[in-house]
Amino acid sequence: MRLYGARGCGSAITEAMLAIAGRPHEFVDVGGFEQPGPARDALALINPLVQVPALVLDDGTILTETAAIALFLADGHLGLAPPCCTPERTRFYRLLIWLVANVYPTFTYGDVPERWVDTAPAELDASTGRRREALYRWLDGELCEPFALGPDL
Ligand SMILES: N[C@@H](CCC(=O)N[C@@H](CS)C(=O)NCC(=O)O)C(=O)O
Repeated sequence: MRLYGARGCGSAITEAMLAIAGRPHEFVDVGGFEQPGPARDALALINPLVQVPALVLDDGTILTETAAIALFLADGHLGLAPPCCTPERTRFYRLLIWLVANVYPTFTYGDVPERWVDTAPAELDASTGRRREALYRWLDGELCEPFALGPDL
C-alpha cells in the first residue's frame, strides 16, 4: 500500500493504524501540498480534493477519507477497533464519524480562512476555533481511560 501524508497532518491517524496492524506500506511524503508544486500535483492525481490521508491499495484501489480508511484497516486487523456487535463497537462508530464530520471541518474552514471568505477571515478563524473547542469539550466528557473507549485500544 502507499500512504500519501504529511507531518503534522491527520494522515498520522492512518500511519498509526498501519503501524499497529503491522501492514507494510510506502509513505509518500507530500509535505507542502497546500501550496502549488510537485507535492500538490502528486496528491491531486490520487485525491481530487487534494487532502491527506489518501491510501492506494495493492490492487490500485484508492481510498480516501479518514473514517473509511480506519474502517477498512479495522476490518482487516482484529484489535484496531472493538469487536463487532458489541456496545463498544457501536460507540466506536459514533465517535469515529462524529470526529470527521464535526471536528475536521473546523480545520478545513479555519486553517486558511482566506480560501473561503474575502472579508473578515479572522472572524472565520475565531468562530471555527470556538466551535472546535466546544466539540472537544463534549468529547472530553465522552472519553474513557486509558483509551478512548475503555481498557482496550
Ligand atoms: N474529510 C477528510 C478531511 C481530510 C483533511 O482535511 N485533511 C487535511 C490535512 S490534516 C487536508 O488535507 N487539508 C487540506 C485541504 O483541506 O485543502 C478526512 O476525513 O480524511
